[in-house]
Amino acid sequence: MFKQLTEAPQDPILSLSIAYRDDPRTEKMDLGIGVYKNSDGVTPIMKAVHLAEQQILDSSTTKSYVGLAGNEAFNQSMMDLLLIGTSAHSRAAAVQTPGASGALRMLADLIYLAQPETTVWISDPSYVNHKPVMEAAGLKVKYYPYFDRVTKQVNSEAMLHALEEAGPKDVVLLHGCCHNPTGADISFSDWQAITELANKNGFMPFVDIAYQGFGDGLEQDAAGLQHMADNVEEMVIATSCSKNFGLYRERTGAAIVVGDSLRQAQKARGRILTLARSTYTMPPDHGAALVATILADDALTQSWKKELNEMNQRLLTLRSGLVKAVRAQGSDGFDFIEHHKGMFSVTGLSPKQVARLRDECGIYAVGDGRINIAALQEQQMDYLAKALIAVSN
Ligand code: PLP
Ligand code: TYF
Repeated sequence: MFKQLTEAPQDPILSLSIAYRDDPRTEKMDLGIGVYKNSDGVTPIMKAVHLAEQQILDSSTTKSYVGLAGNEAFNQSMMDLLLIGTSAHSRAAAVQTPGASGALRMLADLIYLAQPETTVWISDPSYVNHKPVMEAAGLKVKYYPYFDRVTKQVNSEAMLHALEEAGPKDVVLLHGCCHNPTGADISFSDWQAITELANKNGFMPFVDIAYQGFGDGLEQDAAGLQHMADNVEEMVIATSCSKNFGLYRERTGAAIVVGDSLRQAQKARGRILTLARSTYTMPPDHGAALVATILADDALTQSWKKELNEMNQRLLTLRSGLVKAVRAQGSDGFDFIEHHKGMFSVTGLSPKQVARLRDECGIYAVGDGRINIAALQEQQMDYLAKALIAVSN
């Protein structure tokens, strides 16, 4: 049977980590995969996570199954983090999933179940897995214009103009904050305009928020999503604890459904549970148990928020440091990096220039020109600045 298979294409991001690992050069830099690294080049276990881990180790008595929806305290916490204070909070339901990746697929399956002829509109460009996951669920995918390659910011006019075309058979997928890959976020007035369009033309918003706390802060990063949730009848949200709790490998996330009533949201949740049963059945427990433990404890919550804020501040310093280093080489061509949000910036480098960065300088960026600012080391800043200028010329 397997002889009929053709070779699988490589993941464009995960494959970079392997190539980087096998590169013998000492001055090499891995700016590919989206993980945060501290000034020692380590992706740390957060202090609150460490303490919660100890508590769980001391108090747990069983490894028996939890259930299809996972940890219900965790599910409630995810809804609180994103929706507290909005009218949507009392008409929302959540399911723990294996990362936001699991949530994306479960929500796509839910949409297909409810309305198989749906088209999902995704930003051009978007997270590498958005299109494959939506298509694997049977949904059609269409792109809306998003990134202006000259200004390196969002082209709001073109985006809103395109989204005028989306109607009741459509879903519009938005990044909650810290757009992956570009780093260019929509403004609050864009959120308002898309909310109005959703209400006028009948499409459902689907928000993927994987970096809450890495832009303007935990609350501010959810402001656009909250405005939308307050004002639309229905929306779905995929959320992740990979970055803001540093739980990457624990596969911790949630699928949230907002309905026009709690009854509708719970009905949709019931359907997600059935879909989960026929996919992976139950999510892994550990990451969600850690998050639930942290968010149930004031001291651990404060410690987590403080450390998340420090990580975010470091990221801002790295952005300004890189711009400064490039400017010291006599170029203002990368000033836009300081205006981007989150871990990533699309630099505008072509695939050929990205290949030169790798071959000539040992710097690994994604083929679309994305670099992960959160993986930069202070002592490498000048080297990177010189390399960016060298391959741009
Ligand atoms: N959505 C976006 C926009 C992402 O960048 C990522 C990856 O980090 C994910 C979803 C998947 O995250 P997770 O690790 O929670 O599955
Ligand atoms: O964009 C990133 O780097 C992260 C991690 O198939 C990631 O979202 C990369 C590739 C992939 C899944 C996650």
